[in-house]
Parts: sequence; structure tokens; C-alpha cells
Amino acid sequence: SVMHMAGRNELNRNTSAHKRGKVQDMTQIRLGMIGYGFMGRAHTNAFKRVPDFFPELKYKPVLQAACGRNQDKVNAFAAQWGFASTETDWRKLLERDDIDAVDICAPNDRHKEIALAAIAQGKMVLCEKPLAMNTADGIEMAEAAEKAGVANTVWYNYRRIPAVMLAKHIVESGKLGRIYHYRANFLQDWCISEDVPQGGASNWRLNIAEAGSGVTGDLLAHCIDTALWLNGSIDKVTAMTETFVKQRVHVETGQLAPVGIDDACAFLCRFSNGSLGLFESSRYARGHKALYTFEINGANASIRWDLHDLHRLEYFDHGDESALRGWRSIHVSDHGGDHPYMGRWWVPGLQIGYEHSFVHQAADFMESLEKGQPCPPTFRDAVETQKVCEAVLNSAASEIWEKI
Ligand code: SOE
Repeated sequence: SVMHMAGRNELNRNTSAHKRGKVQDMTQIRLGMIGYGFMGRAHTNAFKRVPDFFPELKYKPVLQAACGRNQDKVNAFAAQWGFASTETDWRKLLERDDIDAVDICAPNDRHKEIALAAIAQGKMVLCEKPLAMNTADGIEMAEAAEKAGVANTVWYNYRRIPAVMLAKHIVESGKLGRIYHYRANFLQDWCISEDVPQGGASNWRLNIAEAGSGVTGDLLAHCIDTALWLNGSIDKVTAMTETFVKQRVHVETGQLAPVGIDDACAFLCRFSNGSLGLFESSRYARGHKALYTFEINGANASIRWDLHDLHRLEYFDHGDESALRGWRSIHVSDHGGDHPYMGRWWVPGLQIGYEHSFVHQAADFMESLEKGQPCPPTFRDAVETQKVCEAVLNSAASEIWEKI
């Protein structure tokens, strides 16, 4: 039921509003946004679009409070984006009874503490990826959320790009036949300069204490989430990692400090369905800014997708007549219903972009409350990604195959 999915908070809100005799709009999901960086903006934009483009949804997100440590900066963010109030201490935010759902857009090392405290207050929790610093923490978070019965989701946003969702539908239709290969890349080049520091609002991703890992948790986690969803579970992995720049200035001390993260990572894996996986990620792939690609080769057909061309899905069908056989590039923009989410937007042929993956997840979260169903990937789903990330890092260290 919605009651179950939304958790105790829904119940509390009903009774207290009733007792006070106040009229409380029960269809409002009052959000507390923790963090106002890149993801704070992406999520806020998403929630703002939901009522306009998904008007039939019963539950409507409300920008109730933005939270960040710097009062001036959080005030400016709240004023610009339309939040009704601000907090500088996330614990205060969690104590407020006018907050129904907490969105965690703080660096990775803060996810667990904030999520557990939010769950203890009966709040719904939306958490940025990766869920946790390691598998054990992720399991603790998933168990706490399940025990409390609070709605939860992790922002692995790429699942909800229409072309990627179409790939899911094609896989589920069985058209590909037996799957032989799954291949994915996530390539960037922003760390090549040794002058990029570690730590702080812009570069916490380079600081092991805040990020937990480098490209494995930041970028390959996306590839792994998509892969587990499209191709099922992974049994074992063998990996290598490298840290090309061994020391970077730490912004807090101004001193050179050892770099603890993986700058690049490649791994091979075996999926439970018998297919072979090959994954690579680097922040040193000169020329690539955010090249996330995946390809699946089946006995009958193959599909491939590229984030730099995200509105297209490429498809090769061996069943086509031989004279016409070839890779087709599907512009995923049709409104007939076969192209996921596209009927929500403009007219056929006009594409959408990166930010819409977040809009779709925000809308799906609201819908999940109405239907009383989970909004995947849940904390529990994200633990599976965490397990693969951990096995990859362990294998890179041990130089042996690691079972999941
Ligand atoms: C890193 O540069 C980053 O912003 C990741 O943190 C995101 O998860 C990825 O989607 C794009 O790249």
C-alpha cells in the first residue's frame, strides 16, 4: 500500500494534521534536498518538471527545504531554484515534520549516516549513487529502509534514458537470442592534469576518504547497474586498476597528499547467463568527456548505445533480409508508445537529453508511491552493484578472480 511504501511519515502526517484540524494537502511530497551541487541542481530541475509533464500523478513534489553547510550559498540556491526554506544542519532538516522525503546529494561518505538518520525519522529517502562506500554499509542501509518500510531509490539515472529503457524492452522481448557478450565503457579526461587538486566541493571525487573509490564507484557503478538490470547477475570478476597521478594537492591542507583512488579500471566478468563481460573506465582517455557506451551481442541480434548520442539506439538484426541487413540507428522519439517516456515531451522527431533521465526517475518515484511499488533501483538493488564494485577493487588488489 502507499502507507507501507511511504512509511511511518505518511501515517504521522495524517494523524497530526487531523489533530490540529489543519487542512494538509495529502498529495504533496515535501522534499528536503541535502546538497546543492551538480546533483542538487539536476534533481531539483527534475522535481520541478514532474507536475508539468506528468500531470496525472497523484503525488506532487514540493521544494520544501534545501540544506547545505554554508548559509549564504544555500540561501542563494534556495532563492534561485524555488525552495521554501533552508537549513545548514541536515540533522535539523530530518527532525522537521514538514519534510516527507529526503534527497541525499552530498558526497559518498555522507550517504550512510544521513540515510540511516532519515530512515529513523520515517522519511522516504532518495540517494545519489553509489549508494555507499562499501557493500557492508550498503546492506545496513537497505536493511534499515526495508525494516522501516520507507520508500527508497538510488539515482542510477541512465536507466531512464528512453533509448536505454528501449534496450531493456528489446532484451525482455527475447529478440537478441542467447547473449554472448556484454561490453561497456565510461571514459572521461578531466584528471589528466597533475594540477587538479583533491577534496572540496569540486573535487571530492578524487579524495578516497570522501569518494570511497575512483572510477569504479563513480563511473563503472553506472555501467554495472545498467548491466545487472539488462543482463542479469555477475558471478565473478578479474580486474586491474591504476592510479596514474600518485599525489595531488589536498584542498583542505594545501599540501601534496597521496592519491588513494583508482584513476582507471578495467575488468572482465562472467554473467550467470553464460555471457562474457568486458568493462573499462578511465578519467585519462584524452578526448572523451562522458563516453558511456554499452553493447550486447546475442545470437540473433545486437544492440548498442552511446551517451554522446543518447537519443539513439543502434540495432542489428540477423533476421533481416540479407541485402538490407545492417546496423540501424533508431531515433528514439516516437509517440506511439513503443519509445518509453517520449509521448510526454514534444513531437515525434524532437529529442530530449541528459536531464530528462532525472525527470523520469523523479516521476517514477512519485508513481511508485501511488502504486505502492518499489522504485528501482532500490537500496537493495544498489547493493548488488556495490558487491560487484567491491569484488572489482578486491580483484585489482589480489590479482585473482573474485566471486560475487
Ligand atoms: C563524474 O565526472 C560524473 O559526474 C559522475 O559522478 C556521474 O555519476 C556521471 O554520470 C557523469 O560523470
